[in-house]
Amino acid sequence: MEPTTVNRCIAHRFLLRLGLVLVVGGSADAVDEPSPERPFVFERAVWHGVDDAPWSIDAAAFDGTPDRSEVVTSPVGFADAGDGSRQRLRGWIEAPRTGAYRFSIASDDDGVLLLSTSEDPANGRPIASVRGFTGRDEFDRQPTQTSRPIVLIKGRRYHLEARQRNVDGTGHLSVAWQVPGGPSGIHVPIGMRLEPAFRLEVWNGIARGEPYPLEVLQTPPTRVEDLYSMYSADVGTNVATRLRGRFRAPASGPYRFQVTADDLATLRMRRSGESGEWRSIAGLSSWTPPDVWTGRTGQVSEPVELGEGGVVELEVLHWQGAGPGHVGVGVSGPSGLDSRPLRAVSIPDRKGESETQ
Ligand SMILES: [Ca+2]
Ligand SMILES: [Ca+2]
Repeated sequence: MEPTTVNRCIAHRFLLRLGLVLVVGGSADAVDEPSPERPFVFERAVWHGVDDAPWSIDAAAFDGTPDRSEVVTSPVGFADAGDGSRQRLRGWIEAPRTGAYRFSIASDDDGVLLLSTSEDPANGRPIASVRGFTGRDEFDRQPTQTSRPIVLIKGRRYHLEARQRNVDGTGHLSVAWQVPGGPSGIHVPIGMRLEPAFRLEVWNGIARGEPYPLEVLQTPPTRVEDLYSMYSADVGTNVATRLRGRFRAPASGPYRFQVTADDLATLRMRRSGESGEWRSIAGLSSWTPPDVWTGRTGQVSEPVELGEGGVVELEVLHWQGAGPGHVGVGVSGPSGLDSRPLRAVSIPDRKGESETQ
């Protein structure tokens, strides 16, 4: 199908919906419809039972009336729509800042991601694709899943469209991006960004000693680093460090916090909002290899009961002498939560909310 025809179809559908709204006198449907004026609102549409031949997704048409469609605010398609289904996810995005973005698609089965150079869907071109399938939200299985860097201009809107087909079995579709200035290689849902949530302070020239109490921690650090995960792989030699962050419980239940470090470390906690003292909940009196989170006496805390949304502050006081030196904090908890290390959560990235950047 020619792009202009696609364009006409979309315009036609807008007019149809507008006409319907005018007739019935409502407005909710019109407000919900994705449009350049409503960036980060997406329509997902699915067609059932349309394909049993091994056609190429590049040649397939995604037009006509879908069997089902709905408006969503995160770019995630229908899951497990059935054998021989295909679906389309489309809407407009707005660049929160000027710079190079990377876009990624994950799908089961084949998928292709198109980005327009403007608001006009007719200018869309393929920028990333999946051949075969990936896991759900698995954006680094195939090199072609992620686009090359694409420069977008702050405040401009761009039409985005993802297409997927499910030959059989499970099926899914999702889209992610990496924004300018953000951590490379970490895919977050489009419209979101990661906020550095952890802070590492380093004091140089510290001879061997217990990590806590150290008078040096009362003095200004040699350097400070903001991190996207509560982990630093190489802090230098003969240094004292303090690694701080917060954890918000996604559900009520018991949580265990873990520390990994080389050489010595004490993990402390206090409940957010309390003026109370830090209390030690775990520690290491000898080094562990990197990413070893269990097995040492005292390395894992006793269960900490937290309510949903409950916040605790965490800090590691750490000393590293010669050779390699790392430090990190992890958590395990209800519903199979296993975050080692703790990672920053994504927050909305919208023009206007990022003016200070
Ligand atoms: Ca499948
Ligand atoms: Ca060491």
